[in-house]
Amino acid sequence: LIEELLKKVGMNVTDIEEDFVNYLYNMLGRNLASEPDYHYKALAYAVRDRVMKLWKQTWAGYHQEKSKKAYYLSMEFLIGRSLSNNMLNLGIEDKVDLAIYKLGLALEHIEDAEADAGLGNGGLGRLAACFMDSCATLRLPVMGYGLRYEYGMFKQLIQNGHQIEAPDHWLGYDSYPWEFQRREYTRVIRFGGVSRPYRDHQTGRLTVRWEDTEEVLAVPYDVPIPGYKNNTVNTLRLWSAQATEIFNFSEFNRGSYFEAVSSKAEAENITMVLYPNDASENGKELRLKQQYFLVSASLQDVVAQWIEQHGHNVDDFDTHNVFQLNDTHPSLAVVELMRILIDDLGLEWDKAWKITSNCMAYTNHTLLPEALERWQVSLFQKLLPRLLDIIYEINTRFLKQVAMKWPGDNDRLRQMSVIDEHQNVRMAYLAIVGSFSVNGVAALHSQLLKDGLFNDFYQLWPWKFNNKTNGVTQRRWIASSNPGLRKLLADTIGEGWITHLDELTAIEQQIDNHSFRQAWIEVKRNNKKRLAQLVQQDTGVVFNPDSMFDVQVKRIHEYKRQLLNVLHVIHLYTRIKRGDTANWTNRCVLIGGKAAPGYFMAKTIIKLVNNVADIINNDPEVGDKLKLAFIPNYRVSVMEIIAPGTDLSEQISTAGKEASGTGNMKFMMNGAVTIGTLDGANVEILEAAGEDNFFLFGLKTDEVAELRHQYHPQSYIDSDHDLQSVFNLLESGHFNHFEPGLFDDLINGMKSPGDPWVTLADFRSFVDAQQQAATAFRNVERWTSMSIINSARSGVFSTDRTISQYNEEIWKLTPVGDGD
Ligand code: DL6
Repeated sequence: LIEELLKKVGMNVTDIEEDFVNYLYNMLGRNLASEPDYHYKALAYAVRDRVMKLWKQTWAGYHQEKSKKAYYLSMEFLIGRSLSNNMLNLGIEDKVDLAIYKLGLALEHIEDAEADAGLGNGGLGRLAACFMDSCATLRLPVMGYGLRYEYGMFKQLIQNGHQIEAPDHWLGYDSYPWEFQRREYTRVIRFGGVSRPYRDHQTGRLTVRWEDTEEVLAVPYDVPIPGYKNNTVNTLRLWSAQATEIFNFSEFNRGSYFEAVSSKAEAENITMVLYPNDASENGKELRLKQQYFLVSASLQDVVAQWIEQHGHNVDDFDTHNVFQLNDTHPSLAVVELMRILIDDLGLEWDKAWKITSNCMAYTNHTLLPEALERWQVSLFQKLLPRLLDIIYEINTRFLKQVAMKWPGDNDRLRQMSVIDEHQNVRMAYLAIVGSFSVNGVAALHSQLLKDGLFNDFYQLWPWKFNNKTNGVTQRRWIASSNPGLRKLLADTIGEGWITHLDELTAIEQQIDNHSFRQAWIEVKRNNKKRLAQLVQQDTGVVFNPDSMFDVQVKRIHEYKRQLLNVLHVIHLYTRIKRGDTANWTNRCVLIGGKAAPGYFMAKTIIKLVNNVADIINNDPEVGDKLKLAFIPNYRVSVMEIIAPGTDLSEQISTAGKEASGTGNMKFMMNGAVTIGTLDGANVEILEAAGEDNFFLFGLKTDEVAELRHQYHPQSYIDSDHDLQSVFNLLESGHFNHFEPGLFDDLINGMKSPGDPWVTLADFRSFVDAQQQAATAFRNVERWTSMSIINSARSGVFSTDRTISQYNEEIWKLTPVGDGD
């Protein structure tokens, strides 16, 4: 019967059409004339049905084979929309399109009704989502574990040029159609209480009990992750916090109804909201609770699955399981696995440590000291006393090793201790000590980790350190978001690149083919029109598709130097105003990104962009020569329109500060040319594209470090007329006539010898590189070649390559199934 039922979920147009109508009418109680939101839900359910059989088969296959599995532990999965991606990977887009068309509806409008699942801040979370796609496509038994935040990344509104944050209730009022609650796998998570030593009378063994704790339930919601046309569907398991009934009941019995209800709310608060990456949020109790909640629920889940399959013998646990820690956020996994093995399964320390440190692998995503997590010992004492015991023990044993390696070197002991002088737990050190692999996310970044931040650890354990340059999935970032390019590629070289992005190199052979070049230009132009429409709709600014589209979209941060971009825009404006416009290239500059709510400087940068835009866009003398717009609420679905429509990709961080970047790769794949510093993965983009197809500028990492000792920003202003004009205008209040002093902090920051981002030092070479880009753009033939070459050589930036390397060098999993 079950087989029969599953067979009925047919893949042809009529089956899909019938199911869609059935969901719309019978389940949602709506009709064809209803809001697109209902059409979206009905279609999502119809598509989801087509995942179920494969999902169950994949799950069963993984268990049958008792194969080694990897778990990607991440506080963030920036999924974005799922409908079009799932249709693409299932290979049913055309059929769905036709089914919907037959009903008189447009698939595009339906797709647009889906809210982004914004369960991440930026690059780190989006990387996790791209990884999930590649793991499924490579048929690797990898499960994602994350949190099901009720409120994702905040919505950014722009009012009078300022960023205003609004809550993002992405789940809507009913359910998220892609998830399944799996209440049967609920886990109990403990907080607070005390850890008490205790002697087992029978065995005489001294153990510790973690007692008098408060308990919270972790309820899993599973999201299917289909691989590309390979009958594989992996799982992303997101945990949601719920109060235990016992917890409420005991309060209730004590006659405190109000306390019972409010403690329920407090428990459920744990997964209420995603923390926006914000230095001012560091050290927040709720954040530590979130981290432990994720880690404990996920590890309990994996251990329970192990016991179900293998019984209580965990001797081979580490040869069958590997956990990839997405930054330090889940690094408590090291401690929690020790706790489970020792307290729950009765292992001795040495055996537990061997298992734990053989199955943890840590990825670092930042070099910025302020982003390195530290948690106060006192907070651990209060929330996770048993884990603190274990951290102390890990540290004591680790420091003994350090002392053996460097006898008498007390500075080393202090420098390397997992607990610092101010009684903070250094989470990155904990992660390194407890892992067999430590990787950075681009070649330069991984080198800088070894040379700088983690040098002591590198000296101790050089074999742990490796590099895994990031990537992005071409399924979402070309095939789904750039249908024009997909078609052109399919017509020219077939569709092999959808799973083997290297095959894009074949288009370079078409570089002299006139009709291919014309088609390439046509695709870009259509994408620019689509982007211009979005910009006009969201900002009111009109972009002319004949102009160069110059784009910088990413989180707003001083190190990413949106300010340098604005200085250049102001410079172009001063040129127009003084009539210096011979051989001019018209340019539309687009900037977008969210500032952390407590990050004053970043928010002021947004205001500056908007004020400058206001002046420029309303000056008739400027006209089409220059436009500037700030796109509000930048997110995954917006990037899907931006990347295909971009000519020039701005990757202009201070060298040595951007770990990798992944937006840079999305742009490159879609035929944009990069203007960038030698930072993060830009280094590898330059290497792949070749220096003739990249606009390189700025100081290198070591030059920045050198300059910081004797940095005199004023000297750059004094010796550069253009920079002087820009500062004269800024300081005259030209962009803040009725808001005096508004930009003083930004101006003073750039003029301060302590400016860590050395913005003014790179101004001249940035302006020169921009001039080269402008000249190149006016030469359509040259630009078209550059654009084709960038896309053709972007193969290495697929997450399929990244994940293959994780697998070959760290996880060592065997693909499951044959894909048929
Ligand atoms: O690795 C993904 C992404 C990199 O591409 C960016 O360069 C980097 O800034 C980002 N890192 C973070 C750090 N957050 N923490 N911790 O988001 O990771």
